[in-house]
Amino acid sequence: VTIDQNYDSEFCGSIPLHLVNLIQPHGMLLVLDKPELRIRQASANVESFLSISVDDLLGQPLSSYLPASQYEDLQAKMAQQDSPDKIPLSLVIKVAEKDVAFTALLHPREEHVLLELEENTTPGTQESFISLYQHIKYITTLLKQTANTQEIAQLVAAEIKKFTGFDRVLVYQFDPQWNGIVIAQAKEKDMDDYMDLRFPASDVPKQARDLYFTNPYRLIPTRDYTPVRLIPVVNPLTQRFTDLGDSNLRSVAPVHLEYLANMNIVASMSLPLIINDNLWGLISCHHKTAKNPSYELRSALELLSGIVSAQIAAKEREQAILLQARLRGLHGRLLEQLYTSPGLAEGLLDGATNLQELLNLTGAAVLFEGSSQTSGNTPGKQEMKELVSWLRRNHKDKVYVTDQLPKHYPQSKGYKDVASGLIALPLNAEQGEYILGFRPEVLQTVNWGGNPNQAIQLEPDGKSYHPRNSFATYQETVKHTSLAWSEEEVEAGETLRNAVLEKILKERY
Ligand code: BLA
Repeated sequence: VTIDQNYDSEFCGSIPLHLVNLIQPHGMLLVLDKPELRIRQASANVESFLSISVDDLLGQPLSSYLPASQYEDLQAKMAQQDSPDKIPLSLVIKVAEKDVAFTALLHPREEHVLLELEENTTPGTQESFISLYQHIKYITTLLKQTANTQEIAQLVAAEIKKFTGFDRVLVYQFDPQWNGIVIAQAKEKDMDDYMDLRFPASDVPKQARDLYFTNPYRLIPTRDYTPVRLIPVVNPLTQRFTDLGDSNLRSVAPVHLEYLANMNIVASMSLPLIINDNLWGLISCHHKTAKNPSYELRSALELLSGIVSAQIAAKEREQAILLQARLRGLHGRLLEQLYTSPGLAEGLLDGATNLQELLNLTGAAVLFEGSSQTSGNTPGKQEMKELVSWLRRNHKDKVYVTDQLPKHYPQSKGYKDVASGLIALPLNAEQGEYILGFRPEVLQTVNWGGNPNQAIQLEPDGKSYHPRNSFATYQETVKHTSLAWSEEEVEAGETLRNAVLEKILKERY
């Protein structure tokens, strides 16, 4: 059974990730009450780390297991904190004459405190601060020499692979529909090639994307694990399941574990690229075998993902400014021409500078004061009349742009290669006065990582489901679509419309 793309992104988007009540076994989790910090809920695997049963631990104050200096430090850090940020700590837990060193993450919350603990099996030998600092500094220096987003992405994939040892590192960019494209890749030879492939939105559904705003990364050291329960099941301080939304140890949604298996990888770590408060993309790291990078290494990657986000933001802003400057120049010349021409249509369509150049069109039409003048490839007179009457009913007050006119106005399918893209600037919609710009159909081949229409496989019971099991390239030809309109082009269209309206007003009154 297969279902369509849209439904499945909603379907996957409704899995409640934060209330799984299970963790991955590479660490343990304690829930403490406030302000005494007594242990009130614990993951069932504490015994494997501390050789003490959950029953013996529950109800005990955390202070009885920590050196006094560490406990004081922990309390001081919590007291300093007025935002609900997570606090990293190095803790040595003392039970039955045994010292166990942990990297801890403390989450102070309204009703309780969450303490995540990962054993630090090799204290002192983990990546030193100096070595990590030098790596990050080196990559930052290289980043400064890149010319565009593509170069940034490729550099980052290659460098992260080198310094972490992951078998494959990808940079993944979301499109406006939340599908994503692999824009850079560094990999071991025997890993599948995902470069340039597109993946459907449901692969990283909405609630999973949202978690990147509260978590700096998602780490799955191995997909081959037995999830660990919290004891007791219901948090006695809240009478609810403990919210594990921003816990590193949170157990992984089964559908995603299957997904990793289908990709033939065992470990995965992903980091967000956030630009202007939007999830722009991900850095996705894969490994063929289990891999658990140290807390220090993960923190270095966290820092790097922030630096990369800022670099991409800066480059994209630079490009936008360049395009804006070019369009402003064209606009200025076009305006001059408009004021020195006998009529509106001549001024816009005929001169050395023209509307077609400003908005990168293959055809344009000016419908004004009862006449219609065209330039380049446009639909026929009757067709434009019908188009304008549709625009008048649906888009009369504002600039309207689409790169898929046939999807919204099926009659335009007959226009052939004249108009898949339309920009319509209403002058006086009631009178059918519009400036129209056309772009032709550009057939696009999209290479998907597996058939997106089979992204989710429902079992005959209609409830159980699986991710697709093949990521082999699936080609789709996208029809009835033109080159996309950039924000800057739409803005230039709006500015031009205002200038033309101003000129008309001046002449009439
Ligand atoms: C999570 N899916 C994820 C994550 C990534 C992807 C990066 C975050 C966890 C991680 O880092 O492993 C997807 N990874 C990709 C993609 C590439 C990549 C596209 O490297 C490209 C190369 N997934 C499905 C279906 C569903 C689904 C059908 O295929 C839902 C029915 C859900 N994906 C899903 C869920 C999570 C997820 C629920 C969150 C897992 C978790 O955090 O517990």
